[in-house]
Amino acid sequence: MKIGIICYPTYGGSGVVATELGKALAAVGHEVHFITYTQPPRLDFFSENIFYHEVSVASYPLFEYLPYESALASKMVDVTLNEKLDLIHVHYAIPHASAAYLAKQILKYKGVHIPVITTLHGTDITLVGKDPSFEPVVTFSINESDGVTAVSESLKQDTYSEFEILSNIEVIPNFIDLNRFKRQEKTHFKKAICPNGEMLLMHTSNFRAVKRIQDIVQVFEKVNKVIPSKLLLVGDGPERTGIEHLCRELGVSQDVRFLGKLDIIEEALSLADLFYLTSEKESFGLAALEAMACEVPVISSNAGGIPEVNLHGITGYVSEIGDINDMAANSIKILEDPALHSQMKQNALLRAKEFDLKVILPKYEAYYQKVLGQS
Ligand code: GMT
Repeated sequence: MKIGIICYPTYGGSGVVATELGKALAAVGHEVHFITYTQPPRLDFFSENIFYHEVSVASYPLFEYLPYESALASKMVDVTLNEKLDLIHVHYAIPHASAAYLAKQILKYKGVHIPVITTLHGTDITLVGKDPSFEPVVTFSINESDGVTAVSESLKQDTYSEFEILSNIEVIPNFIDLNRFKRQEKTHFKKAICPNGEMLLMHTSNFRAVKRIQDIVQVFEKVNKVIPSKLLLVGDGPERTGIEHLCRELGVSQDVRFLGKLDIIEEALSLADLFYLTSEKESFGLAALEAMACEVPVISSNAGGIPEVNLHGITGYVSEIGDINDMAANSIKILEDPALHSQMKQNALLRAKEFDLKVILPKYEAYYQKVLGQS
């Protein structure tokens, strides 16, 4: 198949899922054309089946806001015609699904039919999408897609309850490349961060308010009083200053380390004893899955699709959003009991294997075939 993939070229979330999916499709022989405004970070190598088309938006003094959606639709038309694409797969509805709808209509006038598949990732539904400034366009473009997938059952249900959706939504969960995300022997690094044998607690994200990293710092303060620990915060974003302030306020700054945006997350995860994902909203929680693949049990909130990934009492523990006392108690329970800790590490890896790229990729291929057959 010749597949066009449209996504945000981000370091995490939907951008990474889309890029890794494209790479995997190319590896099994499909021709994949990425259409984005800049090269996705994980696309920094040569593959004979991968092509990259940059969307550039012409600027003009009249434009207070650059019309990216129009430029993206025009690029989709161009690539579909010249590369003879079989289908377009957009990741994150806003504004990719409506741009794809526009491209599809333009192509129809040129006698070309191109099916469009939209994958919903989370905030395009749960936060941004339902804002009245976007909702009518999101509803319309989902309904007009030839295929719609959601990354978790919870996101599928949220989409049906928040929007008037007439089409079927297929759940195809996110996946993990177990060749990359596996626990590595990094004892010398662990010793550098935890010189006195402290436990290492970890979180990675884009440091947005929705992640509730302040909860993690408060949980850490409680755990650290009972079990000497260090907290590793990987990533960066708008909440960073507030988090640093809270660390100072709670007197834990000397035990909290900010690593910034790190490409080799799997190496940092290999040092961790527990991983935290305390989000207020989270359609899936890819970061938790990455930790689990590196044999790290997860302490999480019960937001959105997280409980579909982190199994309560098996791969870690799930608490109500914001219940820092429960999260701290669960952390201490695991860290104080080496047998439980070891069992949960094994369970985390076993659970991660269910989301192996090798298991999920055929689901996308089968779905592409189904949509092509119907349209
Ligand atoms: O909030 C983020 O972490 C970024 C966001 C995105 O679209 O890039 O992530 C969403 O998509 C990820 C990939 O499908 C999911 O693993 C995240 O759970 C989801 N984030 C939220 O729902 C808040």
